[in-house]
Amino acid sequence: MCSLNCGLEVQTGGEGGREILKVRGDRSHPGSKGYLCEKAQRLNYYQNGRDRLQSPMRRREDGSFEAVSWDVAIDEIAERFEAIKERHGGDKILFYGGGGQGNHLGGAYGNATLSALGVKYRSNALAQEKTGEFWVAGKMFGAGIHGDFEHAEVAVFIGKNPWQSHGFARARAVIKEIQKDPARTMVVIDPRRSETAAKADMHLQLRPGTDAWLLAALAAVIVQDELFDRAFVDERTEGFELIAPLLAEIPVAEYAEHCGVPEDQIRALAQLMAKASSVSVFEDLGMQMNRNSTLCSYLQRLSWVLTGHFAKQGSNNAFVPFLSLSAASKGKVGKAAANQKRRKRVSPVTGSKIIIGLIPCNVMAEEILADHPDRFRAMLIESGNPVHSVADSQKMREAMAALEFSVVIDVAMTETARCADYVLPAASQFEKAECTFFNLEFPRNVFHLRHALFDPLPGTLPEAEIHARLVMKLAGIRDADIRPLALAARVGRPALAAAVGALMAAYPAWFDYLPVLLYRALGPQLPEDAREAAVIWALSHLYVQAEPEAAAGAGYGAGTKLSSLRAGEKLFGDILSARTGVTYAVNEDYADSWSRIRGRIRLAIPELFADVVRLRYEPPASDTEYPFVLSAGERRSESTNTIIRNPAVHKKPRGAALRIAPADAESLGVADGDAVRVTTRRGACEVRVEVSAMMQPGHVSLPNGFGLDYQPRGEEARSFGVAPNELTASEDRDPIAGTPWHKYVPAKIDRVQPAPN
Ligand SMILES: Nc1nc2c(c(=O)[nH]1)N[C@H]1C(S)=C(S)[C@@H](COP(=O)(O)OP(=O)(O)OC[C@H]3O[C@@H](n4cnc5c(=O)[nH]c(N)nc54)[C@H](O)[C@@H]3O)O[C@H]1N2
Ligand SMILES: Nc1nc2c(c(=O)[nH]1)N[C@H]1C(S)=C(S)[C@@H](COP(=O)(O)OP(=O)(O)OC[C@H]3O[C@@H](n4cnc5c(=O)[nH]c(N)nc54)[C@H](O)[C@@H]3O)O[C@H]1N2
Ligand SMILES: [Mo]
Repeated sequence: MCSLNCGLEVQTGGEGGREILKVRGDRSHPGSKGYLCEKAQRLNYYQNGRDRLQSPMRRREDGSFEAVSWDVAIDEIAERFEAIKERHGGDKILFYGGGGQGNHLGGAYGNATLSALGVKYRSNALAQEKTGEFWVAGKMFGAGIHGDFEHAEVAVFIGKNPWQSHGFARARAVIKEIQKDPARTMVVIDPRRSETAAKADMHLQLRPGTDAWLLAALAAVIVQDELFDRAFVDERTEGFELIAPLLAEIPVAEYAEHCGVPEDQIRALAQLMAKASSVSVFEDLGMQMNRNSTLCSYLQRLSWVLTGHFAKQGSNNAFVPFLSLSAASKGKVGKAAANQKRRKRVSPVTGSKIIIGLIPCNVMAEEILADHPDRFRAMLIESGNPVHSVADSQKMREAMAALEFSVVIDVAMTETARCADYVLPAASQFEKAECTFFNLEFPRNVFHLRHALFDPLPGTLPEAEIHARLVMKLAGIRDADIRPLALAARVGRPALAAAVGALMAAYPAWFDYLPVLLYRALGPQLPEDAREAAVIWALSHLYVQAEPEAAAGAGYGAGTKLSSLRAGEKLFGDILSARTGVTYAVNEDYADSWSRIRGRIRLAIPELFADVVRLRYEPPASDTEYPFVLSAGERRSESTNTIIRNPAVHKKPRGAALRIAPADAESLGVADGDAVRVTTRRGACEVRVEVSAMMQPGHVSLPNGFGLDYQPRGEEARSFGVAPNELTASEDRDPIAGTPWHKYVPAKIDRVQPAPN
């Protein structure tokens, strides 16, 4: 349920032996080392949700659903998608999802189906949070960067509340370590006195939505007061002469006024960053789902790059991913590389930037509803719940209704599934092998294959099997065609490698189907609880080829072609047999981070210069008609996006409340537990309030992942709390990356008169 993928030990039993009864941290896990948070203790609510699907469902004319067999569902789905492809082209089929917080393996198989359908456009949740950051990091570094909070002398969290949301290994333990150590400093930039802010040494409690002025002022002080690391800037960066004049002009005192943070505090932070031996920075949703988000991703990087906090212990480093696209772009896997190049750069209707291959979530509905020849006509959605999670749920429902065809692959009848023509029931994350590709550590990095704990719930199938059936059908591949692979796999994996080579030479067009072909051929040879790991075999080989140094450091040395094959085999063998994570990358030195970025760090992003200047002439303004700023989607202890659907997980009714500052509560005349009406330009809802000293006046906050329609088999549907995206608008988005302004929704609040009874 979480991107961290901590190692856990569980006790199973209960009804039919299918329950997760106890959970504890796995001390032998090389990444999480026994760490456990409360989310993990609730796994059983997910595993045994009573709204789990147990049969493929087909929508009838009247909107209700009927159960159909897998054979019927696969045949009809393949036929309907084929028809769309023939009539309009595969590029009119939009794919959304491919993995949530803890399940990315299905996505590796889904790619085969997308190739068979000729799908060109895709989106997923990353395109409503991280794409602006990726775009900036791409320009400045050309690589993914992650902070080393475990060792940082100064840890800075911008719009991030890791006490609740984690985001790096052993978050709460690390926060406590920093808190206890007088030599270390934790800085939080957040309009709210969050759990993390309350533990910080320095809390910059800015006005909501004003990060750009604060971060510009911070970078400006570093330049104006010559706090930057001159040697580092000279030797390791380029473009200083372009940005220095921009930053030199910034009126720091004025910007401090705009963001409501004392100028002294901004200056103190600049001093602290300049003096510290190491600084790590984490920006997250409070900043990324807000005004000027891409610009902020840039400005915050300037402050720590100028002060030299890269490629050192405790600072920001370029991690070694397990799943590497660089192997493809280096031309090692011909066709995939060519596809990469042919990829479109903007979306077909709104012309929005495509970043890391994704169109912004915020334009999906527009791209469907437009009266435009290139509009999307169909959607395939896997492991995502866009009707609930993307801005403007009403419009997303409308868009789904306007599609000629849609299919959802999910474990439950979600808000999105209810809008689809077919729903295919997936086995849960504990009923198949699973993993994540969020491997962000440096200099050591860990990959963890989770083995299945249970057999698939009757009627469900793992994604690997679903995609294998779809691809075989769509591409007309017969069992006989892959018999040579299956036979070779029985002999051994070296024989399989040779057979794959021969098959690819004979049918180059099948390269993109390799994941499902391997699942069919190699899967049956793997342990029963790890069949879905078949594609990891290919990925292990790709990894050791793409990252020979880091792989060798971890004991998977590859100097020659022969030793590379051996190393790939050994890595796969270790991943398969380990019940806990495997360290697949070890760099000797933090300075190795330099070899992962191309040349010097680029300080200048000319595309953003006009925005830097604009800040000066367009100071933050308040909205007189909608005087409150609503942050729609705060992470609280009991929230897990929409992965746990059963409201019983919420022990306290307060969990769903709108947090509001004491002063605002007083002027509205409401007390804890009273109801208010929240109205935005897009929608309205009624919700109870929690009067909270965490909030500053004018700022209110609703939790994420609430307002789900939970319908246990044979019972009435139940809902708890407010679905935040009933209140948000898809046009409210970043002009560069298209990411939403969920944390900055102008709102009105009125007291609801208690109904007389
Ligand atoms: N318990 C739990 N943990 C989770 C999740 C979950 O659902 N539940 N979801 C996971 C996912 S998908 C993600 S992406 C992460 C997100 O993790 P976070 O980004 O840490 O979570 P949020 O609570 O959405 O937002 C963080 C903070 O942004 C602040 N904020 C609001 N407005 C502003 C602003 O204008 N400026 C600044 N600087 N800050 C602002 C909020 O007050 C809040 O404290 O959490 C992950 N972890
Ligand atoms: N207003 C507002 N909206 C937000 C946010 C916010 O802060 N405010 N946060 C956003 C963020 S950061 C994120 S990451 C998104 C998340 O949004 P999404 O990625 O769209 O959805 P999730 O809620 O993570 O749900 C994942 C889906 O996967 C299903 N699922 C679980 N296990 C499996 C499985 O094994 N196989 C399959 N096929 N399906 C499975 C679940 O039932 C669920 O429907 O929400 C975003 N939406
Ligand atoms: Mo997220």
